[in-house]
Amino acid sequence: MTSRREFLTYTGAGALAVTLASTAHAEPAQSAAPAVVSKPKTRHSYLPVRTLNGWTLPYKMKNGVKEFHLVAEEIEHEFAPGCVAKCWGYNGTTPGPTIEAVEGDRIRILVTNCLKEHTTIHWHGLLLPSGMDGVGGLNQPQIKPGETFAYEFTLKQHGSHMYHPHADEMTQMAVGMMGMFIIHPRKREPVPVDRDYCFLLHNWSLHPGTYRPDPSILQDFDLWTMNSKVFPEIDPVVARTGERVRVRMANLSMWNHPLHMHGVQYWVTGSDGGRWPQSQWRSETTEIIGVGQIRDVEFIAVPGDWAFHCHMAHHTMNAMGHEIPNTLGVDQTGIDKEIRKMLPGFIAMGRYGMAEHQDHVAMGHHQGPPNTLAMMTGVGPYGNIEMGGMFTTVKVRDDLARGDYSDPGWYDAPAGTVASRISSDPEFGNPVRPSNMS
Ligand SMILES: [Cu+2]
Repeated sequence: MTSRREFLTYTGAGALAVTLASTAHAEPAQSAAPAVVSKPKTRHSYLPVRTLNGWTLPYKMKNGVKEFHLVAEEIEHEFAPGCVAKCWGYNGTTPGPTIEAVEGDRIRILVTNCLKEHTTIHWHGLLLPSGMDGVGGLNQPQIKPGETFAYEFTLKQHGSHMYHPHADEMTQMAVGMMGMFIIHPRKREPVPVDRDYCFLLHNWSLHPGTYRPDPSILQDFDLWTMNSKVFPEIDPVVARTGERVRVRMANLSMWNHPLHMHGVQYWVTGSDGGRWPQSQWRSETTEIIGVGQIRDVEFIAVPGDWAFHCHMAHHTMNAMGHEIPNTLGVDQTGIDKEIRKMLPGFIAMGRYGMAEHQDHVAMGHHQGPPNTLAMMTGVGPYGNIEMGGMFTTVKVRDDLARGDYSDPGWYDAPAGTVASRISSDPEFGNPVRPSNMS
């Protein structure tokens, strides 16, 4: 595989290749993405989980059974303004709504198939009768287009879980069919949390200039998402100073993701196996969420704006061209003139690094193919953040009201606590190098 760092969509050859490749596949967006649905206002015996950029599915009580209704269907999904795709999801969104229930509950989930091919749902990590496990052909007949199936079982565990199709699985997951299934413990947790977040990690092959995710790509993905959004559209994790915060991180992508949180050491406290005994909690700042895995982490909120992201550096970027020559250190004088004959407005970039890309995009250069996000984006209080993909922030404030999840804006750092310039002279000081050590 060619390293994504070795090609540059925004360098001459990259932009040209991407533009040419895009013309064959381009398909225009037809309408806006589905509206964000707000969380239902219901009183619970548990602290409801907060699905970043998402929502929780309401249920109806029917003779002591909690009944949920999922609809598998094609949807328009916006990854961020400027990039809409024809995806498949549940009840109008990808990921589908989070299902929340309590250990011991009897639940029924109706699944209506509004796709043009059959589907099923597998309840990933749940302990249930074999016939409810959702593997089409193995545990049940496929749910044909137009049909509704009922799954019914009793929840025998607690923890962070997922749901996804187990029919034409590669395709259906690649285009967005997934959701989270949170089971709260029946008894109050001995160490309660004040805020409880969840998200699903995913990858997409939405090739530049195209409109439908490509299910057949194995490694070179274009978009890396938390709950099907890319930075800066991913909601921040918001907390009040001193609160105990849990984040449940699930992975239905085709890569492993080391999720790194700045500013704290978190404890890894749980998984599909429920909240682990305290003796098993580990202190970390980066935890790998393997494909098909879930990890819960908990931390005590520290004031500030803290980056929270996958540590695979190309997973915090948006679409890039592939197999482009490395232009680092290359004097491209004259090249841009030649390429401009074929691609008007082209500007050679990448000789001294790639950061200039975001400035060029902001100035209106190199807009790229239609329906394609810039590789790096986001502007903070001190300038360009130069990120995309699986990147968000943890925003902690002293004066945030309990239960307030709104974005508090940028952190107002106390005087004297921000790194600052003390010289503009490259010869400044007397730094030690192996060559001048005595
Ligand atoms: Cu990653």
